Amino acid sequence: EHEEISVDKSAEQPQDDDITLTEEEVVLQNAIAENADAGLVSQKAALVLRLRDGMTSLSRVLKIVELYEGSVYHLETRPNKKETNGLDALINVEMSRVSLLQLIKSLRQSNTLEHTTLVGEDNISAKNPWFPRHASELDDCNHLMTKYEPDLDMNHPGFADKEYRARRKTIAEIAFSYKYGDPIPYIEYTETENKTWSSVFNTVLDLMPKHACAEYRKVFSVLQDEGIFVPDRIPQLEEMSNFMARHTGFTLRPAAGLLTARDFLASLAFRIFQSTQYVRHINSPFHTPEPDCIHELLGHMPLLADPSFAQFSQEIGLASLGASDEEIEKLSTVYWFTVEFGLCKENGAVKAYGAGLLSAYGELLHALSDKPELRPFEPASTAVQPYQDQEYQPIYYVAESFEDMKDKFRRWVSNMSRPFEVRFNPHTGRVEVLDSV
Ligand code: HBI
Ligand code: NLE
Ligand code: FE
Repeated sequence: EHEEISVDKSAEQPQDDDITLTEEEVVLQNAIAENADAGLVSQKAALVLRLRDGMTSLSRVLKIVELYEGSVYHLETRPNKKETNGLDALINVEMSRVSLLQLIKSLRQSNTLEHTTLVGEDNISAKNPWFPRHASELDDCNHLMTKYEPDLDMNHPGFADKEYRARRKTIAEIAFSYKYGDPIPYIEYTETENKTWSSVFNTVLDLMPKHACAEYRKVFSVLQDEGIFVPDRIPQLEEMSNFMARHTGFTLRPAAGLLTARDFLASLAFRIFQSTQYVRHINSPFHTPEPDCIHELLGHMPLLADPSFAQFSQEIGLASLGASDEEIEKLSTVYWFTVEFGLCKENGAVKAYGAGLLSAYGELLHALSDKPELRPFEPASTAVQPYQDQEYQPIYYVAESFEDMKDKFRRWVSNMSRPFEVRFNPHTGRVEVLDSV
């Protein structure tokens, strides 16, 4: 006695009925209304369904997607605790916009579906995407990219080193269980780990006077004066976080590894830097493709303690909130060629300000040799330059000055389109959303 889900394929135009559309569906409907051709455009969408009678409904839903000539490219289900046979499903489909709207309406009319929600993807401009509004919500922004990990990648210098792999697991667990407001756990670094730090620290100390930009050098010496940057001991994230809090209000929270660009950038909006706490393998002090705490501490922290750079970093973070996947990709590409691997001119000489260079002396020397190609930094073109993150970079972008890089990046960021504006309220620590249309 299952109710059939009706399919009215003859209806070309969406019919008006009593169904209340979500904001995203209204956007979709308007797009079709404005331009009939737009309705034929193939559209990716995520449907979130609550199915009353489990797999039976699910197979019927899939049948309907097929009838509308849509294809399913991703499907997830999980039991719904409230109902005995209940099932929650996430279905990613690709189909024409007109069909998609019809599909949603058909699904809504069904008795066996308790909820049907369309979650915008692609160009269903999601007007209300989820993003963290307060630093405490960063507890949900710690999704890892899984690549180049000692457990998974045979080329990782820690792959064959059991002890190293166990150590990495322990430190990752600490980051996973971290919650907003907790003190950053203290890590008792081993002799080997401190030795790895010494080797990187001492070499950077040697190269820095000639090769690092002035802003970096300035904070570096303050960190030395305060006894935080010393050759024989890895600084604790907690003491570094306190140091930065005093200078720019930036703080740290532990991260288990390389995070997705979206999660990583979102934290910057709150002046929070998600920092790894493990140490690279002793066999590759000069360069590792993944971030480790030597990269974060030696590469990123000095500039994040510079007020103007901190402000600029927060603006990048704010621009990323609720941005489309394409925009996130561009933002992180510019971030890559500036914050991570940027070069700038200083009194006619080329200096490094990128964190990935200042924490990897192998690449620092490569970047300033005559091997790589150097191009002038221009955000619009830099944003679409493909890159890899395993080897030394073949291309670097050189800014006229550090200030010039910040100005250009900032101007470019502020032109990114988003149907709303955000601003950070320092009194409440919350991001406020202002509608701009
Ligand atoms: N994750 N933990 C961590 N540390 C980083 O420095 C980092 C990251 N994810 C992405 C990222 N950096 C950037 O290179 C951009 O993709 C934003
Ligand atoms: N290659 C850098 C280093 O070895 O310190 C890390 C880069 C992280 C993006
Ligand atoms: Fe980095």
